[in-house]
Amino acid sequence: MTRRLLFLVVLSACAPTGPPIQVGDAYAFEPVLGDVGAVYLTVTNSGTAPDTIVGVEVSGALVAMIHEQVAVGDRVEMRHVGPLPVPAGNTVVLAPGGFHVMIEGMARPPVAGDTLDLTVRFARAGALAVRAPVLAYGTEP
Ligand SMILES: [Cu+2]
Repeated sequence: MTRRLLFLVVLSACAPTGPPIQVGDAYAFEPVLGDVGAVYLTVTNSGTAPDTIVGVEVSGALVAMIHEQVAVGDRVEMRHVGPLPVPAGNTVVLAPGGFHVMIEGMARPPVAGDTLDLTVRFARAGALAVRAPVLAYGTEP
């Protein structure tokens, strides 16, 4: 009896814990200006190896790229970010005021209630799909 219990404990300790890279909490705002919009998401690396976001695709958008919003003096600028590192054991949050996925050239600008399909490409984890509900601008997800 004791032996079987011990075996079960060891088994559960070795149980797979799911993929090391997870993309979640994705959402987008309805574009305020034409067909330019922003998508936000959270990437968690629970593994022991660092990974890197090497690209993002958004269905229906010609261009999707990671931008960073930075304060330059009293102005706010957006800068294109190349590969975005996701260190082992870390969470990288793309949120208003910081990193975001900028999307341009949408055939039809999304409206609140729509859903965008994203593919986030990682150097190690490969392509991960996530869906982003479209919210009215400024709405809390
Ligand atoms: Cu931007």
